Amino acid sequence: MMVAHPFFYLNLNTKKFSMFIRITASFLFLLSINYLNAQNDYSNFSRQTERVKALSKSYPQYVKTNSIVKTAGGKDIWQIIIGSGNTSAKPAIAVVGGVQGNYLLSTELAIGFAETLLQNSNKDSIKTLLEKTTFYIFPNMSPDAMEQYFASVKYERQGNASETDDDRDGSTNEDGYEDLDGNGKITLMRVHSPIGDYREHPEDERVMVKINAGKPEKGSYKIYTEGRDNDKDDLFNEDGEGGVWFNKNFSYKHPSFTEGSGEFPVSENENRALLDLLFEQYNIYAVISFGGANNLSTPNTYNAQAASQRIVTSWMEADAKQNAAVSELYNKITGLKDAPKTKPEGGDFGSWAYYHYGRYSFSTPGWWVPKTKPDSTKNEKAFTIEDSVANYLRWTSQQGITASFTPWKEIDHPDFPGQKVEIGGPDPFVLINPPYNMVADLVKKHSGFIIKLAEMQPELDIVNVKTEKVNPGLTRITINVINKGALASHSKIGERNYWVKRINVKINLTGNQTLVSGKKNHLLNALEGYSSEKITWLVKGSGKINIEAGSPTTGIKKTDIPL
Ligand SMILES: [Ca+2]
Ligand SMILES: [Ca+2]
Ligand SMILES: [Ca+2]
Ligand SMILES: [Ca+2]
Repeated sequence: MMVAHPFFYLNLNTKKFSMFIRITASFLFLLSINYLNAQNDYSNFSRQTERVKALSKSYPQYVKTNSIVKTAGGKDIWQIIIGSGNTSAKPAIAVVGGVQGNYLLSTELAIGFAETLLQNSNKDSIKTLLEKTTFYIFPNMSPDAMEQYFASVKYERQGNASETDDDRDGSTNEDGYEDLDGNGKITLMRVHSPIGDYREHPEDERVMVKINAGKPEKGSYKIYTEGRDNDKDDLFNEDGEGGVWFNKNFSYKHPSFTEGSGEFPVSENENRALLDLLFEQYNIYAVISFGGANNLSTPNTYNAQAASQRIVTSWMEADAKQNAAVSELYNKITGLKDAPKTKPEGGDFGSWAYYHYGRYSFSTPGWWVPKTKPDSTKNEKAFTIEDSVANYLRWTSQQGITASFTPWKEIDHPDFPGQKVEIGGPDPFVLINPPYNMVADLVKKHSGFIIKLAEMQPELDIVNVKTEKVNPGLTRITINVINKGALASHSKIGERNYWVKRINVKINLTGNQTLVSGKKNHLLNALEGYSSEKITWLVKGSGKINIEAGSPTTGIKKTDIPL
């Protein structure tokens, strides 16, 4: 039974939450970050490993690190557990990086969060946080793929080292990329052709844009990725190194029979190991993943019809509300604007974490190229066609950053005899990963966000304890179980899930005591932030009784009540 009308809570929650947001505004200044080993580029796998191991060495009182499994490519998947005391008994957040192997920043954000938290662990606020919250951090779920950034030929890769037949033609890895201009990276090829479906961008001729099929537009180029058609099937580079994608191998809307999805859901070592491990951690209430998906800049919305189907495909109403509150916090702390709209693509980790694991699941790329207005002093014109490459070139020019763009240059291409072929285009990685000198600031902002999210953690208390003598030897006991946190005790979708444990309110009787009315165990549904539930028992006997309320995601509270 709720103690007040739901609208009362809605107002209360909103008010309390905006107060919470206001207080957080200047808090980032308090976080110090100290990069002991100054870096000027993203960390490769061996450097990532050093950084992980350094944490358990420097902060043994708070950190445990271990490898949960090895990938097909023989690389360890590291776990960093940060917390104090019995870490499994405290509400927890999981932080996952490398969800997509081409998002280098994602791993920096995850390891960087661990480093920031620990470098600040001498501060009272962080000490208090580490007393009540556990963090499970998995910095890089795609180490096989991410290493392609550091290879002699760079290209954006998501697949691990499992051998796959991406185009299902009976051979594996038969047609990969070729670095035809020898610049160490795979870009694009444009082939001049009167039947081409690409043309030059009207405001920036370096940029190729697809013709609008519905309009009378003339194309002059065919676009391919850089390389040769090794197996002469008229497809270029359709099946190279790079097997199963971590972010396409989960069970929710698994995109079977598409490139990188794997033969069946959770077929890969790293997917299986992470899933098994998370299922065992009943205490995790939120999962933050860094990758392409973004429900932090713009929250998921509630779709009544999709949420009521047997297979739920929309966030539940209460969860969408929490997503909106968390998103407000994210935007306030990071100050990031104009995020590109994204949609999960199926088989992805973030959707699994919500729909199948039943936890709040928040994801962000952590950075994108800022939307850039034309600079009239430089004679720039407003774009008539929105295009990420054109925007990137304009942004770098205005920032005084050297654009990572390979100018178009003609080559002889044996697969196109007699045709003009040029190699060029945006370099791999640069549209989704910031220049490295921006990383420290992004780590600071995202670490600040996760710390503030942890402060929204559900927290139970037992309040308004009342005892009334009904008859000699008969006592009515009334309590309120209150959630003092901003987040609900668990997600609404978690109520349908075996792996999400509900709050149990238990009355422990001893000696001469018997329960006359009321339940020995009360299982509560998701207890919303700042809300409470009233529970009453009628007990016969004397002495003290003990009441215990809690769940893995809220922690446990106990109280003794004299009869
Ligand atoms: Ca093949
Ligand atoms: Ca090249
Ligand atoms: Ca081919
Ligand atoms: Ca090829």
